[in-house]
Amino acid sequence: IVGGSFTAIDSHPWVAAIYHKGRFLCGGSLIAPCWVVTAAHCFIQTEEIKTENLFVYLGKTAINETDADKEQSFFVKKLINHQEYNKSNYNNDIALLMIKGINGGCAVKSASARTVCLPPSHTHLPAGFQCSVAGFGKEKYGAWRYSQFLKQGEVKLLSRTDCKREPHYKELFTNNMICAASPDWSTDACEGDSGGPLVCEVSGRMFLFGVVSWGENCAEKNKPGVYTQVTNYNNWIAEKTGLQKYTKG
Ligand code: 4AZ
Repeated sequence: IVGGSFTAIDSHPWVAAIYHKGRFLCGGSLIAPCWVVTAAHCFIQTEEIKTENLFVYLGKTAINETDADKEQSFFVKKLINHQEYNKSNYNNDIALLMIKGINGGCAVKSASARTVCLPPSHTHLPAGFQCSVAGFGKEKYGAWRYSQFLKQGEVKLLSRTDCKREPHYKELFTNNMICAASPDWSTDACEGDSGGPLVCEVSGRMFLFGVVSWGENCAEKNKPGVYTQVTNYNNWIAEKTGLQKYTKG
């Protein structure tokens, strides 16, 4: 995260940290005790990513430290990349990880680990709505390292027409994306935040509206952060996980 502020995992307890061969790879969000939502582009790289080399942590505040009291660690039992993920334009940049605890079982609810709600599929938030993005990604575009500690930043949603038009992303912006930025362009997701949550508070509850996906540079004027629009994938998530879809009440 560029700009924003350091934060405790207890304030973003759905944040998952995904590691590949012992190196931090991407963020994610816990949506059910056994399921993490993340970005497909994290797993579709030059090097083939095998599920046996992936580990997921909940309750983590620092990337290179272990807080055994707070942390829960998991294997990845199943990696499901969206079948229509398009690596040339990042369309359908969403993936699911089925996690399994080192001692069996899934995530156990605590002050530092809990699920985030999925918004109902029809939900539409107005332009200017303030949301929060969190992650361990770089604090500056081009930095050598990721952030050692979890950060969060406040960003506002742009309208779809704004995301699509000059000086923004034009045809690069698809109907499966949302874009958000801070009004002064000081706060944004950056490399390493990918897969992590964009959450928005509606009626006193936090909902996962976006998955960090891409953007031109970080915190650059007229270049908002682009997120996978989670509300387009309720059916896909329900189908792949077998979880009950959101129902009113
Ligand atoms: C990345 O490389 C990345 N400013 C993620 C988000 C943004 C830029 C780059 C958005 O993973």
